[in-house]
Amino acid sequence: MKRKDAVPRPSESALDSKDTETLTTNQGCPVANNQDQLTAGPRGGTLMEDFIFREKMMHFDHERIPERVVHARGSAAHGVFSVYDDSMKAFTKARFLIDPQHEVPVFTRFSTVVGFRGSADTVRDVRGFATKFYTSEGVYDLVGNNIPIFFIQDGIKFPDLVHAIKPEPHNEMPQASAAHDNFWDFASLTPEITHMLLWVLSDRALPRSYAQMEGFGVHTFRLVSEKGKSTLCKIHWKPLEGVSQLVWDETQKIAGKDPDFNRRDLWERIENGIYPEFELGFQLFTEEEAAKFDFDILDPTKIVPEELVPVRRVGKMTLNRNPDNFFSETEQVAFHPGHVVPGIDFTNDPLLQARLFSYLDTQINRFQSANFAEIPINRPQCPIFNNNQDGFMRHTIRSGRVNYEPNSLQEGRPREDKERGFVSYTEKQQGTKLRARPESFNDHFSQAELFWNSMSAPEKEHIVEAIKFEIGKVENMHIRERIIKLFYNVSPEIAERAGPLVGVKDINGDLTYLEKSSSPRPSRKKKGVGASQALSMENGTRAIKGRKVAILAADGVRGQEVEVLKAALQSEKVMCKVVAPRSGAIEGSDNVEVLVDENFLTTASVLFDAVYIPSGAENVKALRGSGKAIHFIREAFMHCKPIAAMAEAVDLLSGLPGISLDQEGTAVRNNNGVITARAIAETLKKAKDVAGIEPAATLDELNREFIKAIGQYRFWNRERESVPA
Ligand code: HDE
Repeated sequence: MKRKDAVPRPSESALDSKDTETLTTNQGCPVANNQDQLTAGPRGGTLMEDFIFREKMMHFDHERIPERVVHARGSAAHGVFSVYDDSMKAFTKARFLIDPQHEVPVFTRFSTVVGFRGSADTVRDVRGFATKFYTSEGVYDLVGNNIPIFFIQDGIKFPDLVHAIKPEPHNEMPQASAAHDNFWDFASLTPEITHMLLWVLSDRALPRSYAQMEGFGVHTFRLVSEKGKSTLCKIHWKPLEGVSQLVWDETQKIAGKDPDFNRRDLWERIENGIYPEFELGFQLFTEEEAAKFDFDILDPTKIVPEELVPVRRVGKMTLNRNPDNFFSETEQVAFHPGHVVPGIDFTNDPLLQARLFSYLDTQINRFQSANFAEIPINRPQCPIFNNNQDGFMRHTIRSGRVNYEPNSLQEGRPREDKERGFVSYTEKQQGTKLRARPESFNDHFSQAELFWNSMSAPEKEHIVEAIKFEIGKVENMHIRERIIKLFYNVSPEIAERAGPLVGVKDINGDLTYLEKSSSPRPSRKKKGVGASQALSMENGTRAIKGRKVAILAADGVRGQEVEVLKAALQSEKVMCKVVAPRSGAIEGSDNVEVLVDENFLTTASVLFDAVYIPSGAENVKALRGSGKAIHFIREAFMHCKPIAAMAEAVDLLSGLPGISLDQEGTAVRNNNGVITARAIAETLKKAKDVAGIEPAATLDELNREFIKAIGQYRFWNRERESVPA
């Protein structure tokens, strides 16, 4: 196999080949019977010689490898990356970042952090966003998260953090959740965590789709140009679909209805040609500029605000192929922040430095072999030539006698390349040997306040609600009090709003208890820092493509209407499903048969972004009589989703609590995401018989308004008005 084909395409998989129809053992021996063991007579014991059974069972017994200690739950996709132009030349010599002709294969794995491999996708958590670039100069791994900062400043605290946040050791509860005493105990005694807590309590921790998350390299990295010039940078992924979130109540229900929600979404998008696209961006700054910032760029609990240094978008990644085999690719992909190429280098961030040790060590544990880089998904797609050899599961078969350097028996090959080879940036390093945090890492609250100030009113409300849930689950009152005090130091408003909700009366910030702990006393640089547009999820555009619409229908639906809507949605790359009281097909009132995708038991409103109810008197009667259909609509309303109704279906809406239509159904016209054909017809002055079939103009306009509302995504004003479903 040629190197560039190292990641096999489906057609190359041995099992796809037509001439491998016969079942064989691992050794290739054809198998005549795969149903019965070899026994001494039909009722006799198994014979030792049954090599077919023993090989099969041996392999099965060894199917598992240790799951990742963090980020165990993940989903991945193949794709391509290329830069737009060569404008990064002044900053880096990494070929894939400066040569627009160099399209690089990539493999990106998204993950949650805390849950085990089989846990639900929609838990409140940070999401991993790790990309392997198979460049012509070797593999580059960008192992980032969907949140631009981290919980801790020094990697030595990572085992404590992970122990505290994972299920408690005595009873292994709770699953995939930080809402328990151990985590908040640790957090309350670790003030450097404060900024990250706000991000994790925000909607950022509940992504609607992996295609709609930002990604961040987190640490400050270093780029090095051909001329040896160094530039510091923060690395970003910007999703072209914009960012969007789920509602907390929704995430919990989805965890039961479809624990694979984000995985399925990624898979279905790619199968439907709705490819996730992300632009790679850099914030570039010099050491001198960094010295003027009022935070330390080596401190991974800090962002570089985009107002200070804008993000320069340099290229695009498109994820366009689903893996062929989950285990071989998604499970076996092995990332490491130390997989870099010439032109990309590190900084002294103590979290990054710790990671540079941890990831290789982890791979040895997972693969029990130093040869994990030879597995197809990890194999570089450029020539590999060195004197590393042997070990468990060695794949490469090297010929020749020479396995050392320098040598003269092989013309000195392989030899160093001073021109193309990786040269670590020459940086002056000296100091007194000690264990201490820099003074410049001590401000734990200014950027947390910046984040809080940057939130919209609904986003702030969601954070307060998240505290109510997370801290409400904490049994020890003293931990609740400490956390509220920590938040008081960010903004008294958070403590005043959230404190009473979790039974904390003394809400004044006082961190003297920290003196007894090993954590440094926090200081605060600035009072009343401003706001940053880039931090709120409300700013920026959101794509319509990739959204999912439920069309509720029963026998007697106007089938033509469903067809027209489907075509309108498909042209916008919106996915839709007909949801009906039963599976199969339903009879349209206009004799158009409508195929049912899901029934009310196989799906739920929480799995869709918007709901559409077509007309048809019998259809509406049947839906009105179905408690499940009513629940479906009410829940969509409660979760602030767009809802559209044609003709008689408007009456179905007007009877529901929280939805305020006047008698004609004209009171609201998309002012809170409820779009009724009647209101539109009124405006168009075209519909004479509102209870009858709507004219085509009304239908088209309704569909247009509905699609616009899908673009707006959620109508948060309903959160205060709606009655819980
Ligand atoms: Fe990781 N991290 N991490 N991490 N991390 C792992 O590596 C670790 C950190 C991140 O899809 C592990 O192969 C330490 C920051 C992602 O396979 C492990 C520290 C960021 C993934 C490990 C950190 C990350 C991992 C577990 C603090 C964002 C999943 C299995 C010093 C910039 C990659 C494995 C995938 C996985 C260690 C902190 C991102 C144990 C010690 C900060 C996306 O090696």
